[in-house]
Order: sequence, then structure tokens, then C-alpha cells
Amino acid sequence: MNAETSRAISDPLPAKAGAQRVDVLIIGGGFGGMYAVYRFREMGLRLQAFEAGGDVGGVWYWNRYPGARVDLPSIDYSYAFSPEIEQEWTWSEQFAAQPELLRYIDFVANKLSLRPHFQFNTRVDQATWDAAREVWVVTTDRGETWEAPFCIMATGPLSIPKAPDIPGVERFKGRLIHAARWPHEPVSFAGQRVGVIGTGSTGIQIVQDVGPQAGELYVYQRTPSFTMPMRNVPLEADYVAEVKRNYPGIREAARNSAVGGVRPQSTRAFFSVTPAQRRSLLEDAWKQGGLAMLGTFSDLMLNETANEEVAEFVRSKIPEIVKNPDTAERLKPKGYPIFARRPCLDSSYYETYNLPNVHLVDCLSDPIVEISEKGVRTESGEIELDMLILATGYDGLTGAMLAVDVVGRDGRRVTQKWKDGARSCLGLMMEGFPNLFMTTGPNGPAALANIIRISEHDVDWIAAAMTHMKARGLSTIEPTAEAEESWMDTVRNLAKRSLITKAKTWWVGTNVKDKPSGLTMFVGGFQAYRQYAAAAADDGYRNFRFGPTSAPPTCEPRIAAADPVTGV
Ligand code: NA7
Repeated sequence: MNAETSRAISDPLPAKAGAQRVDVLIIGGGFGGMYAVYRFREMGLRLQAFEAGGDVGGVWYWNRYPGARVDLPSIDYSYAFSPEIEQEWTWSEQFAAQPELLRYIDFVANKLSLRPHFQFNTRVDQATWDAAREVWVVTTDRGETWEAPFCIMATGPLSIPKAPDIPGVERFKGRLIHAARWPHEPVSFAGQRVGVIGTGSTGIQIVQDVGPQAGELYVYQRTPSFTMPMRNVPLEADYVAEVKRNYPGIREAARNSAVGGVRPQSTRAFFSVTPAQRRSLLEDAWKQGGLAMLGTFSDLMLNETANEEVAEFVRSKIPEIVKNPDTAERLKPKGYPIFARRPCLDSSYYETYNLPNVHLVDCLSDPIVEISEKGVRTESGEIELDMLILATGYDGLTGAMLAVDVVGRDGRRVTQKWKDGARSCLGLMMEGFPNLFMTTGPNGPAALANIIRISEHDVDWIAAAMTHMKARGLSTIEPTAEAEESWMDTVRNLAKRSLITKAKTWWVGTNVKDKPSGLTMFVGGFQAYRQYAAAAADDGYRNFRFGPTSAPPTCEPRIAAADPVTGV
């Protein structure tokens, strides 16, 4: 072993003049970044983390809009790495609201003393690989430069709000708020004429909360979403105690599920039971609430006819709740498979349209023409508003990575690499970008499974790779081009079999102008994803090229695992 190869990952290299030097740089202070800080600190690494927001919390720091609430059970949507945290923290509701989620995040940050490792209100502008010195050089909007051999992009799939693409938005003289940049002080809706543009998960949560408070509420709906009853309940002490006794089993079940949670997933095909049984099972799922319906049959994302029957069942519920038949009809989602857009969960969304002050504006038949000084002008006329809420979504999956100018080996930029769509190996790394890791990155399961389970998995995988390198005196790791292409083939082939690409959504990138479209997520389920990632490590990282040697790999590229086809 020569001097180069004996360099261990925490050996200090002299930093360039003016730069500060650590072992790992972490970008993002959401669930992924927080766990990364904890995990790598426990490994004895020196680290520095950056977060654009004023505190930890990621989407839950930013998304303070009224009604914001997680749509996975709180028990699942929480860290699994610390039995102490599991025992000390008690969730109050089955689906926690944003303030409780932020309290949980604060509890974790305090307990693990995470905040001292973060620079808040700090945006990373650029990250550049210095091949000669084998460090990532990161510059921030505070004018600082940091260097480290490893850089972790824990930037999250939903960090960059989509820029409003409606003419005149800057002219509006009333109060304009993007849901993802909600003010920290209370906002009063009393007596206000409020408009909400967008009816995805965010818009639906806002409408049902603001409708009863506002003077008048105008909901600008372009594509109706499928939404099902959340049936949120307070968690009883007995139930919580039982959960706390059984956390190891609950976590194990979550890791071995498609969604990273304990929601049951049936192996029953839709047409394997009679129409009467199907109806009865769907009614049960509707009564049960949450995403129970998605787990009731095995083939809803594979069989278009089955999917349509379920879609029609959900549509049939709308006129049972919404009294005005015309409004009910316009609220019915049509023309795309159910579950191909993120299914929404609500508590009183449809009921809100029965309030006399709540008005649906159907932007399919009456499109928005512009935002004026006074309000919103559609083809049929102008509605004057005091406040306009943009629930128009995100530049999802890739937006946050591309917001940083990431320059890899030989001056290659991620913007260039991803010009026709995001490419990665396992959603974790990219060829051409040594020692740069992503958590919940594009082409992993990202938005299709519990983001906290994925974050923990990804950070653990990265930690194992670093440990492997340290033990062997290796300084760089990077997937081979062939391995990356092989993974992309897996992602694409699975996506082809799923109905998930048959809707226009942020999942496929069609919501952002000029963004390359196509699904950049692994639809084979969290368990299968874990198997692929484990296989990549277990065979000695044969699909990865390690430095300091630049010799090509000596084996055929292969990313193997058990058959992952579980549907969504
Ligand atoms: P989504 O799900 O991307 O929804 C955005 C909504 O905004 C959607 O209804 C859009 O209609 C609508 N939109 C966007 N631009 C316009 C314009 N110009 N005119 C009219 N309507 C518009 O974002 P969310 O924030 O609700 O949810 C994101 C994720 O957060 C969600 O999937 C969960 O994972 C949690 P469109 O569909 O484009 O017709």
C-alpha cells in the first residue's frame, strides 16, 4: 500500500487558503440530513451541515400552511434508528399535523444535539470535485468555502417550490403566499376573499381548513385529485403502549414492505373475486380510511380495468357528499388512473364545497388567463381577492439537486448529465461524481415509500460504503457507467409495466415547463430496493470504481437482487 492508498477518510488534507476543512459535508436539514449528521458524527467524522431554512425540519419547516399534515401514520413516519427516541416520544394522532411533526423534529434535534453542526439560513451555491486533492469544494451564499472528501446531498424531493407559471403573478396587490413558504406568524382569513390555486395534497388540505374560516374562498382547480377519507384519530394510551412494546417488529415489517410502513398489502388480484366482493372490499377500505384501498388488491397499478373500477368507486362517493350536482361532477377526477397521482387523504374536503362561501372554479372549462392587480382573471371574468394562495407544487425530485451547481469529475455538471432526465445508480450515486451521495435521490423509491425509512436506509448504505473504504484505504468511490445504465434499465423496465406514468404529475416531471419528462423513481417497492442496494454492497461493490486507482473494473457490470416486481 502506498502513501496515497493508505489515506484514511478522516485524515486531514490541508485545506486551500480560505477554505474550512472537514470529513463530510451535508446539504439539507430535513429527516435525511439530520440522520446523516448523527450517523457520521457517531462514526467519529468531522462534519459540517448546511440548511437554507432557519432551522431543521425540511418540508415541515417550510410547509406551515393551515391544515398541513402527514398522510402516513405517525408511528411509521418517525425515526427507527433510536429505541430511546421511540420510547421517549409519544404521538398524539394517527396522522400528525405539521406543528406536532416540528415538535418531534425539535425533540430529536435537541436530544442528539444536532443543531450545532448546522449552518442555518445558508444556501450552498456550488459543489465542485477537486480531483487532484480528492475533495468536494463547497461554496455558500455566505461567501464561505468548505472542503471535504465526501459530500451528501440530503436535499429532498420536495424542496424547491414550482415557480408560478401564470402571467401577471407579480402584479397582484393583495397578499400572495406560496404554501411552501408559509409565514411563521398567524394568518387570519376572517372576512377575507381568498383564492387557492391548485388541488393536489397541499391545496386539498388548505381548502378544508380555510373554507370554514374565510369570508369567501375560491378554489381554482385544473386537474381534480382523487382523495379518500383520512379518518384521523387521537392515539389512545393503550395503543401507544403496545406500539412502544412492539417497535422492533413494526420497523422490521416496514423495512420488508413495499411502502416502508405497516400498511397491509394484499396479494389478491382484483378480478379474482366477484363484483359483489370487490364492492364490499372497497367499501371496507373507504370506511377504514387512509391508503387502505391501495393495499386491498395487488394489481391496481398493473391492470387498467381494475384501476378504472376502483376509480369509479371513488368518483361515485363524491355526489353522496357534495350537494350541488354540477360541483360534484366537476370535482370528479377523470382521464388518468387512480393512484398514478399522489392519492390525497382528507377529513372534510368535499363537505367544504357545501359551505355557501366556498366556490369551485373549474379551470378546465374556464382557464386562468392571468393574475391581475385585483385578483384572478379566468376566461369568464375576474374575481377580486384579498389573498391568493399558491398550492401549485414543486420542482420535485430533481429541483433541489439542480439548484446547486454540482461539478464533478472532468468538469462535468449534473445539469448536463441530467439534461434528458435524472440518471443515477440506486438513487444514491452518479457516475462522474465520486464521493457524492444522495439521500432519497431520483431513481430510488423517493416519493413512493416512507421517506424516513428511505433516508435511514440511504444514510446507512453510505456509512457502510465509507467504512468499507476506510478499512481498505480507499479514497474515492463512484459507480461505473455500465452499472448506472443497468440500474436505469431496471427503473425504466419496471416503470413501463406500471400505470404510474399515465398521469401528468410532478412524479413524471410534466408539471414544470421544459423539464424532461419521464418517471425517475423505482416502482418496485422499498423492500426490493433495499435488496438491490444490499446486493450492490454485498458483492464487494463490484459495480463501483474505487480510487485512488483509475483502473477500469475487471468484472461485468451487474446490479442483481431477487425479483423485485411487486407493483407499487
Ligand atoms: P401537486 O400535487 O404538484 O399539485 C399542484 C397543483 O397545482 C395541481 O392541482 C396543479 O394542477 C395545480 N397547478 C399548478 N400550476 C397551475 C396553474 N398554472 N394553473 C392552475 N393550476 C395549477 O403539489 P402539492 O404541493 O399539492 O403536493 C406535492 C406533494 O406533497 C404530494 O404529492 C405529497 O407527496 C405531498 P395540474 O395537476 O397541473 O393540472
